[in-house]
Amino acid sequence: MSNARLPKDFLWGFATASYQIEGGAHEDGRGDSIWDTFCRIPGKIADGSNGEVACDSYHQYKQDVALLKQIGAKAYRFSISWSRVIPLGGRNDPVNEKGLQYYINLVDELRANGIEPMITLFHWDLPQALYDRYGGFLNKNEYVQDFVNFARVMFKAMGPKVKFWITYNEPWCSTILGYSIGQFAPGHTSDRKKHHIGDSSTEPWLAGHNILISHGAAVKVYREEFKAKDGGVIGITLNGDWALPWDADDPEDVEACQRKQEFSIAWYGDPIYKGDYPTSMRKQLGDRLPQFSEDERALVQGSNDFYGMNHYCTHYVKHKSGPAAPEDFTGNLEAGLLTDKNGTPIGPETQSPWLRPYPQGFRKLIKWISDRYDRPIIYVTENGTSIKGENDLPKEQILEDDFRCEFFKGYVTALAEAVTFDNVDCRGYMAWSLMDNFEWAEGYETRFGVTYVDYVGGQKRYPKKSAKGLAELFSSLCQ
Ligand code: GBH
Repeated sequence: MSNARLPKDFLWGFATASYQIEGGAHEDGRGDSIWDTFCRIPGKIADGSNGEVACDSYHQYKQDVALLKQIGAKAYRFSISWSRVIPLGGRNDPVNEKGLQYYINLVDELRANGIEPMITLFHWDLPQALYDRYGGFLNKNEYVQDFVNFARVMFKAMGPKVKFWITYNEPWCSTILGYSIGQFAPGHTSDRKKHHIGDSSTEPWLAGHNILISHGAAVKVYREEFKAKDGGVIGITLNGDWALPWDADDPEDVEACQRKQEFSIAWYGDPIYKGDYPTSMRKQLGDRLPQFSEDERALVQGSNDFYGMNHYCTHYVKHKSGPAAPEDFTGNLEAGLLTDKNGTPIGPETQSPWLRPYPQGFRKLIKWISDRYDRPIIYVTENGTSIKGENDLPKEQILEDDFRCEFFKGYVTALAEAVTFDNVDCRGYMAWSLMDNFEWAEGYETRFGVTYVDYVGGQKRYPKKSAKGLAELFSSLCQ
């Protein structure tokens, strides 16, 4: 399908997140986030590391922007460390002007270099003080007001300089990984061997509900107070893998695929585009899934100017028989299977146990989203890969990342096919990630960057082959 194309003005670039790259964790008055404290708990991070220094972008942001320019990016998606801007997080707590200034400087530097900033307000690093004060996401009344206040501080500070706003990155991860299986901060789970607090049967659904309402409330503020004068757009970013039946001849596995998408994507997407949770979730979760009051529904429904799509891979799924366990969050199925019934792997191995490249799944999933939500404007806000054993190679070999080049070629081509042949309205693509960085519970051993970061050599940056490859790819497709 060599005649697949992307629009001429297609916005492409790279993405990062605050805690994964900034470092400067105790500088200029920054407060702790739940990730700072989570990293201090022994055993939570694979290599025992944390984001105290990370890529040192708090000091090296000008190098980051120079790098973006050098590799031809049109846009840069980054996130705000809420506790850098408001160290204690709350609506009555002081704003830290120095912390805020860091982001103003970054945006100014980007604009001076002709690179479009795309800001994610929240990429998982909730101020620890809000967790301590009232339990963070679990306290609807307090949390929604505090998130809206933080959002307003940022909208005001950036004004017309920023045209793209994302309220949340992947709320599925904050809620399922943070409140069901406890793999991510704040580590809540019903599994008492893992953590002393949490209820996997109720907390993720409550946290997700409150996140949706706070998203809707922040969007309302943007639309009423800023949009007309600043001219930007705002949306949420949802993660999603494509699903294939473990046994393609088993109708129950085929059905399970749809249910899996509903439990992971439509959980957040349906309330925003359709006004309520999917029927499959209500059916399984009953009253554990909160109800939207009329006011809440009015806030949430229609609250996306665009759909932010993060996508990495495809898995096989297999239905389960019998009633779902109270802690099930998948739709009563085996998710994340890497091989099908015949033992055929979905794709080659990477360094991330969950990630096997399968570019066709990208085209299928973006079409699924586009069809389900009546052709929303979509920006792909993350897509990328790690490479098996990359971290163990000498630098010279790391820089020749052909596997990553192939990954991007396959995925971006699949995207162009979806746009050209499937009537999908996708207007941008941010590769994950601009540079190697703190890969959460995996620490620094897993690299996702198109740029190598020398963690023992002053965090110096060296672009890999894939950094250049993307510019070539987009210049051939965008015409
Ligand atoms: C993104 O999430 C994040 O936004 C980004 O910060 C991160 O660095 C990047 O991915 C690379 O990991 O272990 O089977 O339960 C990607 C979405 C969803 C992928 C959860 C891993 C774990 C599945 N992630 N998934 S499993």
